[in-house]
Amino acid sequence: MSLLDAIKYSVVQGHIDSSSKFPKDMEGKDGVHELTQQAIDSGISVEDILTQGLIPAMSIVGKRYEKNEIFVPEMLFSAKAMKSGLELIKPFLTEDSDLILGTVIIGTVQGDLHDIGKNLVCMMLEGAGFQIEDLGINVTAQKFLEAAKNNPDAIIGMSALLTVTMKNMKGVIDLLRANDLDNKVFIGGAPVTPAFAEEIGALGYAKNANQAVREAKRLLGVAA
Ligand code: B1M
Repeated sequence: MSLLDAIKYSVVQGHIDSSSKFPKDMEGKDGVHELTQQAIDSGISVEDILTQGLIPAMSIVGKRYEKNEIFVPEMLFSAKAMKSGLELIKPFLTEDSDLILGTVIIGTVQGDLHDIGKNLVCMMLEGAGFQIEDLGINVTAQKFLEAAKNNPDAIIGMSALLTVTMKNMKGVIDLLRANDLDNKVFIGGAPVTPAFAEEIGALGYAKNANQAVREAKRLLGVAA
C-alpha cells in the first residue's frame, strides 16, 4: 500500500497514532500522525497528502456512516486522526507573510460542531496572508455581530456541514444588516451551494479551501 493510501486507510479506521488503542487490530502500528510525517519526510507534497490522503478519507467515513457501517464514536476517531495529520501539515500552509491582505472573521454556525473543513480554510487563508479571527464552532449570530462591530472592515466567513444548520447563516447576515454593518460575507461547507449563497445575501461562496482564498481576495479587491 502506498503511503497516501495508508494515510487514507488510517483516517478511515480512526487510527490516530501508534500509541492509540483504537482500532484494536491496529494497536501499536503507525497511525495518521506517523504516516503523515513519513509522507512529508519523503517529499510528498502537502497538497497530495491532503487531496489524495486525508480529504478523500473523510468522504469514505461519511459514506460508511450513511450506510450505518459506523456510528458517531467511530466518526469522531476518524476526525481526531484527520486532525493529527492536519497539525503536521499546517506549518507548510501557513508560512510567515509580511503582507496582511485583510482580516477574515470565521466560524462554524450555531448548532454545528464540524470544524475540520473550517480549520483547513483558516490555514489556507492564513498562508495566503490573511489575518484570521477564528470564532470556533457553534457560533451564534450575536457572536458574529460582536466580532464584526469590533472590525467593520473584516470580511466574514461562515461554515456549515449540516443541512439544518446552514439555515443559520441567513440569521447572521440579517443581524449584521439590521445593525447597519456591511461586512462582506462568504460561505462554504458540504451542503452549501452558490444558489443558497445568493438566496441569503452572501456575496461569496467557496467549494473548498483553495476557492475560499480566491473568494476572500475577490471580496477584498485583492489581485488573485
Ligand atoms: Co458529522 N455529519 N455529524 N460529524 N460528519 C456529516 C456532515 C454528514 C454528511 C455525514 C453523513 O451522513 N454522510 C451528516 C450531515 C447530513 C446533513 O445534514 N446533510 C453528519 C451528521 C448527520 C452528524 C451528526 C448529526 C451525527 C449524530 O450525532 N447523529 C452530528 C452533528 C453534530 C453537530 O454538528 N451538531 C455529527 C457529528 C460529527 C463528529 C463530531 C463525529 C465529526 C466532526 C468532528 C469535527 O469536525 N471536529 C463528524 C464528521 C467527521 C463528519 C464527516 C464524516 C466528515 C466531515 C469532514 O470533516 N470532512 C461528514 C461526512 C462528509 O463530509 N462526507 C459528516 C472533511 C473536510 C475537509 O471537508 O468539512 O466539507 P468539509 O470542508 C471542505 C468544504 O466543505 C469547504 O472547504 C473544506 C476543505 O476543502 N468548506 C468551506 C468548509 N467550510 C467552508 C467555509 C468557507 C469555504 C469553504 O468559507 C467560509
